[in-house]
Amino acid sequence: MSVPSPLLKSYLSEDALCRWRELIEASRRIVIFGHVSPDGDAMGATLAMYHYLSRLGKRVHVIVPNVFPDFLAWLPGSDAVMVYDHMMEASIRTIKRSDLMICMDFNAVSRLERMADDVANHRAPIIIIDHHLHPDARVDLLVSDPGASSTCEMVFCLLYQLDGMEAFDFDMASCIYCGMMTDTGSFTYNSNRPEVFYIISLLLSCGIDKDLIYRRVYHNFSESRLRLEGYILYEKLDYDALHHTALFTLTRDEMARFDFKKGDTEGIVNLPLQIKGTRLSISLREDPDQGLIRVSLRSVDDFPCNQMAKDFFNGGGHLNASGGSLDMTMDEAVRQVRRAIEAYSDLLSE
Ligand SMILES: [Mn+2]
Repeated sequence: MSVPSPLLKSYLSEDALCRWRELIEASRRIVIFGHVSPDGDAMGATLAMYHYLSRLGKRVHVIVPNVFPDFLAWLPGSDAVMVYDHMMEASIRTIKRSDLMICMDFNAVSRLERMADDVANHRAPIIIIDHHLHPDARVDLLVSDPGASSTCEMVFCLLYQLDGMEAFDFDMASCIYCGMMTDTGSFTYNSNRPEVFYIISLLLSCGIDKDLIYRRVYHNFSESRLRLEGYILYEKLDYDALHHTALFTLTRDEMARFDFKKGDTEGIVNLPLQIKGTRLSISLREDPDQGLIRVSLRSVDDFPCNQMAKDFFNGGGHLNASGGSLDMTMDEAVRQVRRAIEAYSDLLSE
């Protein structure tokens, strides 16, 4: 074990550290799971752990429920990631053969949706490593820190506790930086703790190129994606100045007009927060596959998106970034948003 750093958390108590070592040593085939619609943090965390455990000589697989966005395909190891929806039989076989399962960046096995039963029915130990609120503690080892910027930050601290800087190589450092960057909007929210930047400095010492990582993730638009953004901002944005709230909707037809690819709306909901004084931004998007309306919420300061998502949109998430879904028409969904804004009027209009 390395010398503990005063700036980095030691997530594992002495008991938990023993448990971790037991679980890892006893296992040969390890499966790591990321959440539905894997984001930069889910992919970065699972792949960093994949590289770490592979180097220990384990047979490691990363499985995610559905496809990950194209702008994460550069992540080292992403070509080995199994997408359950695309390779169900092989995924189920891999799960059944595993003797340890690690869930990362989500707080309960049930969150794996279609995959959840395959995981729950397999009798191998489960570890959860996550920064979301209210994790399911009924697992063999829970590593939880809702105060962390990202699961990737937690992975860094965890592996540092285990092996110090020896744990990290260039590929792992790139994966971890990607998750910390994407979960904090490039360090513009949820990233005021000094340890976030201390970790970045240690990752830079592994030789990562943070500017290149930024460009790979954020400068990866098609022309039609950028024009879709322009269209939304110019034609679709509805700004409620009284409540400092922005809303836009996007229909299936509009998405088709701009040659929509999965992930194309990613991040657009953040843009209205650039209007001075904006507290809350909401987007409503028709899901092309499931006939639902997808709701995204972003806020600033202490406005609780997650509470609003829970109360009105069958969802939840983080304080400043949440989501949900509505099984209704777009017109009805817009009315539901108005009701939500009205209910939170005091917090929004002050
Ligand atoms: Mn995350």
